[in-house]
Amino acid sequence: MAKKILLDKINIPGIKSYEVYRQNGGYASVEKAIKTMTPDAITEEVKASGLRGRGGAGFPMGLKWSFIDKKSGKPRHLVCNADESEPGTFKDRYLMEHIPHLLIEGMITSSYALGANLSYIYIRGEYMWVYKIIERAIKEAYAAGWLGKNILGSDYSLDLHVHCGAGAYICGEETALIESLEGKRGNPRIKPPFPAVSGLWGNPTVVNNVESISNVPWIVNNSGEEFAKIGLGRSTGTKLISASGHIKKPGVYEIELGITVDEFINSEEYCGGMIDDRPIKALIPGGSSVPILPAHLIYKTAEGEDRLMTYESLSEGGFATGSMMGSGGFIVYNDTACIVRNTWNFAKFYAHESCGQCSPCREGTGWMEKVLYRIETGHGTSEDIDLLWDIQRKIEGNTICPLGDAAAWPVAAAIRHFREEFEYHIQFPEKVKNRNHFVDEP
Ligand code: L3W
Ligand code: SF4
Repeated sequence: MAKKILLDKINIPGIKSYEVYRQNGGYASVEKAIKTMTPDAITEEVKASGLRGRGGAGFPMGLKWSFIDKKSGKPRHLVCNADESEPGTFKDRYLMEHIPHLLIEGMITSSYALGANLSYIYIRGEYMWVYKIIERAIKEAYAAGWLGKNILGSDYSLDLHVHCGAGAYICGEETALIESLEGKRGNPRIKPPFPAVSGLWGNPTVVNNVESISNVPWIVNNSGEEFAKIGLGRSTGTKLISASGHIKKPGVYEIELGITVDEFINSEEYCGGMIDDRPIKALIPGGSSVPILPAHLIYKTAEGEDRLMTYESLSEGGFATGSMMGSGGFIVYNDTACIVRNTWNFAKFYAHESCGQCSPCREGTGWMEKVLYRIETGHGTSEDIDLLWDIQRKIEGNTICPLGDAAAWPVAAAIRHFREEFEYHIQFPEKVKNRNHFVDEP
């Protein structure tokens, strides 16, 4: 049985409640941290763990913590990014829904390490029922003395609030999230300055994902060194994968980093293989923003090595023949999937979610959506594929925030690996014209 860090207690009846969580060792990391460790010692453990941010970028968490400006004398904040909105990603919801006190415990231990006395959990608006679960867990933690003034009789105090977003994907981008938390429209800021220097209300702020913060109790209890023994190479620890698509057992799985993609998709322990045993056609391993992989690059890299569930192996070959771990939103497609329709569907999403601040993203995402719709419905022309390629190239790297890249990469990868499908739509329009598209014309 694979090692579990986050989901090891998930099946204990009543683990959602404070009492059961506490009876099963919950909040031990807060006790250990506040009574026996300095804040810097905790940061050192997180650094030693090698834990990389689980929201999508994979940035080393301990390094991010070490950037926080402690000299300015300004208040510091920890903000948890629970605005999980990446299509194909639903693992943070699972954690918060089933074991909410793990996140609260991680928030307290991490806030103590950062010297933050006021911290926030920013949760997406569509997760209203999860918001209520978290709100209740925070109340329970206050009542039990884990939050508030002088925690465990120490001179450390922490207030924690949960804040609900209003349904914009862009608020998952850390600076847009901060703007939104300040009560403004969620427009991303230009970086630098990074939030670690100037974040919430201009104060040093660390923004970390739910899954990242939920790993901290284990690291404090067991040491960074022990954490680093799990996983493979620079991909340490476990990772939650949200698995969906044409697989027999969709769901949220905790894997030890380093298993093969083949094992993840085809073993009984995880996805259980392809529905009806149809052939696999494509895989998006890290949420809708990362490049799609064609069948011959899923189980093996271009070099013929086994493709592994690690940050390194999933991106092996760069964008020419690889993809990214991203948020762990694993979308599997069989041979019945239409890549053009899928690409158009994603393009529609990004065009809708663009905040509109920069013209390459604002204009480019809408333009790509229109061209893709044209091709998908049998009205494409032979120039449209090159036009699409050109538009995505002009977006990538030319925008304030990663949403522009996130819109460009899936289009580029779909053309790179499935060009013949685009050409088919253009050459045989009568075969695609009368399909039911379920949606309005843009
Ligand atoms: C201080 C420096 N801090 C970097 C910090 C920075 C941030 C983190 C990573 O986008 C990606 C995006 C999505 N001093 C620093 C520094 N930092 N240099 O490190 O920064 P960055 O810019 O690499 O990424 P990001 O802006 O956080 C995240 C991709 O993830 N994605 C995920 C989407 C996931 C969801 C979801 O629902 N969970 O939306 C999928 O691929 O496209 O590229 O904290 O401040 N010198
Ligand atoms: Fe807004 Fe798009 Fe520019 Fe990001 S890239 S700031 S979403 S317009």
